[in-house]
Amino acid sequence: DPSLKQMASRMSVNPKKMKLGVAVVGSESSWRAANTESIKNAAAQDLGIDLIMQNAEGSQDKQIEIIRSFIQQRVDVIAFTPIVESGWDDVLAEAKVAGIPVILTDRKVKLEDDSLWTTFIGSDFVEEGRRAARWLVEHKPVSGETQIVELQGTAGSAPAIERRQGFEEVLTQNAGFRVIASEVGDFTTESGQQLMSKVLQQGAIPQVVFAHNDDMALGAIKAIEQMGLKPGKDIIVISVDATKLAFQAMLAGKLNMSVECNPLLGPQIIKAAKDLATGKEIPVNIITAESIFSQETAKRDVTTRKY
Ligand code: GZL
Repeated sequence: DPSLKQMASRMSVNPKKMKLGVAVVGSESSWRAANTESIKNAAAQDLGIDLIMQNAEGSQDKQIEIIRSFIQQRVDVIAFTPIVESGWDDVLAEAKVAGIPVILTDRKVKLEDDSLWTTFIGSDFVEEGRRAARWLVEHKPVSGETQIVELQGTAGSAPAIERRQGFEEVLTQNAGFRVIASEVGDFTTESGQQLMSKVLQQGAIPQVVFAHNDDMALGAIKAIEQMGLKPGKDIIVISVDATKLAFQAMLAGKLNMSVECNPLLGPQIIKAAKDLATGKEIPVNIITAESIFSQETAKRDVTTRKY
């Protein structure tokens, strides 16, 4: 593969440090902060890595600009979390022409030509959505029809698209569940609170809220309390990420369950980048192991959490 040969020759110029360009998607959630920290820490512990990290702050245009700057700087490997699935064909084709392999971290892309990226390191979001629905089926709060409000993450992002897909797939296999409203948020606490207030003020009191991440769930919890209702009791609240904030909400009885989405991808990203730079073959998909956490186990598990 010519790109590997070009990279190997570049390495001969400066065999010590391997330049890794990381285009961070943004800072919208506590999950994101833990993910960024994990990459920084893993790179700092490896003397062979020269990390160049830039934050796109939620803008796809900015993220494309950052990747173009990495190509101009002739980094050895590019790793990034595509904020949304589409719109990457041109810039990733430029990276391929420059002989720079691309690692997708956390979120996937939809491309005409899948040879434009080398490996994906992250979670199975569809399975995360299925796990949320399976927990709900096992803990059905009412015997009649269970009405659900869904708070979606960033429109067009893989986690939002795939968590919704997995959630609906399991619900359609079980009678007695109906999503009465599915609102598009952006993984922030503010969007969760605004959307939940809007739904409640329209007079629709669901039995369950399914938020695509903990930050939106925490916002929904605030909105539920503002309506004089008890989150976790009057309205079951479930989400994804299982961050420290979610554990605190579960210990307070306001959140019922959170599906883990592991942000600590740093070590796997650094290892994959170094393997790529030395021409080693690496798996196309590196999926992180995850589980779910509920109020019943939150007290026991909170002590072992790292984010
Ligand atoms: C999922 C990640 C999502 C988190 C959100 O892996 O992309 O983005 O679930 C974050 O908290 O904003």
